[in-house]
Amino acid sequence: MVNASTLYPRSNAARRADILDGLWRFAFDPKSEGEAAGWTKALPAPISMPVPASFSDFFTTHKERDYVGDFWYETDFFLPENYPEKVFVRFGSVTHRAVIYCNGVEVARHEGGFLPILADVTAAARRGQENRLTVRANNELSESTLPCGTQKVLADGRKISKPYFDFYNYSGIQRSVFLVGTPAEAITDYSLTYELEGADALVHYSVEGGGERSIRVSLVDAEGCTVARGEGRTGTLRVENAHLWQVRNAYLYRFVIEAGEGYDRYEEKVGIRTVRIDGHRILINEKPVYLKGYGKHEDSDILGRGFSWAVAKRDFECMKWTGANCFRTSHYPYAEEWYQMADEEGFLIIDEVPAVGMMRSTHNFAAAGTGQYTYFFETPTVPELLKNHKQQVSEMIARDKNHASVIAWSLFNEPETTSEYARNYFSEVFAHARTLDPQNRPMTGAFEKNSAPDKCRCYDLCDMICLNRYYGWYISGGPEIEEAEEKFRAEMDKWAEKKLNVPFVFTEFGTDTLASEHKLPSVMWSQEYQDEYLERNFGVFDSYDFVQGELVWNFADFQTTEGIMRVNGNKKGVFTRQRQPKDAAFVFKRRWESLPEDYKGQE
Ligand code: BDP
Repeated sequence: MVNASTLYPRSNAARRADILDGLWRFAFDPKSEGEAAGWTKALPAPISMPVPASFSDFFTTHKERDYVGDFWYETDFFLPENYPEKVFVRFGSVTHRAVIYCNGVEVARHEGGFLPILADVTAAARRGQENRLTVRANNELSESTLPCGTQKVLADGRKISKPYFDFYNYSGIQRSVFLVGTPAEAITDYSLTYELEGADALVHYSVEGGGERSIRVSLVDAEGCTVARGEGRTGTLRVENAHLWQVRNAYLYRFVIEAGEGYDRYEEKVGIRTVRIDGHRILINEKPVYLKGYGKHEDSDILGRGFSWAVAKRDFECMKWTGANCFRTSHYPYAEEWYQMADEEGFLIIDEVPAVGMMRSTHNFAAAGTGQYTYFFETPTVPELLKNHKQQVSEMIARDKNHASVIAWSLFNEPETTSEYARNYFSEVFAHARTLDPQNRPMTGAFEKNSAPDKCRCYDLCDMICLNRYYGWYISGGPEIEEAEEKFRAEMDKWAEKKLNVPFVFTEFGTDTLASEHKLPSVMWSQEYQDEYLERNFGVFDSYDFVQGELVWNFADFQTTEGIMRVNGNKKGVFTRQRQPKDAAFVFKRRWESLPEDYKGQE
């Protein structure tokens, strides 16, 4: 059973969550022969491999670092006799797809590398004994799965990946793995929606699971006082003088669910807040907010895309230091721990599904803005792609719907959007997504330059229009920067003429900048150029009231596929990959600390 419950694993009197992270065993399987050779029972000659982490950057040879194909992980776990009735193994993610075996028996398979896998091992695992857990993973890219890309086979038979996107194809078990024990008829899900009534808040809840047992819920404030109680699987709690979760000023309650008399229990920290779009404005708790922040990646030295609390902590400290209040999980849903931290820090998240590379080009950044038609949605793989896209939207919203930090869903990054095929495709994706979120948060997607006001056929599907624009970098860079600004303004004037009554947010703008380079007068790649480019962009943003946010590309330098446009990765970071500031970090700090939270929000 896959994704029977999306709840994050937690231990209490009724359930267990034991972390299985550590040093696992690992083997490459370039000919995909492991299954037939009995690797599901024992890996022959495995090497050791840390979990969670991407496997790539531990290695010292190309063959291993850039490996594409099947690869296996294995570990053993002891299942205590007295563990709860149902037993699962839960992976935060396995990139990009996996088959899970327990004691040689297949217990789950999952497509998609950025969302959880829940494998029911109740029947396959033996109590009071060691059990073997095996994962057959695969990191190949295709045009029918997300993200999109392809492979090339080299003369020696080795495959290398050719992503249609601009980040390294890091793979492996990149997030934590838990052994989970629950009662047989466990609480499997809950949803909350909020309404403000004067100083009070109404918290509408619904709970799934627990069999026929009675359900009781309560809200406990930060001091440990129970402020509201309810009975039944749906209902409304009234919180008097509610302490709202505010932007960069979070307040969290504990939402506690009990099934039967101590039969099952689940609790999570939640923030009471509303999200709504009103004309050009984004309202949190009915107050306008201007989004200031970053497009990010899960990316760091050695770990690759592996989750680390330490890296996440540093990232939040750096973001807060610059006065940011928001980030986009470009270009895939991040590890759940990022959202937990954002809930605590009062950060806003635009949560993105891994729909990136939907433009047939080995580098979307190179195709973007050329004006060339980059066909994509008229190919035979589209029905399969659409199925996977919808599935991942469902899984993302199911996983993240209760986070106060999540304020919008991004359903794509820079696809082809100018054809009727694209229109049909995205109409289906949006229609599907709109059935899923109990809080009805805004739906959006990030548009590249070819998705121009007179050509894009998809922008009206969005509640908020997100633009990725590089005027002064990919378009009219260096000595032509003056012209870049004119072109930028000309495009914005066209959007303005449309009188669309929605907010616009820049989800990307930026320049590659080497932390080592300084030059007066500025040249492209120098820190001075990055600053100059930013100041010009700010001038444009400030000229249009409907621009309600700016998320610079990127928070930090990050690893990409090799190429002549990339210097050991993408260098558009405001911080280096080691999370030290470039000059631009001070530029943002000055600007964002001086912009009021409700900038351009007055009616
Ligand atoms: C955009 C992409 C992003 C790239 C960025 C860039 O959305 O993934 O990294 O441009 O070129 O095309 O830096």
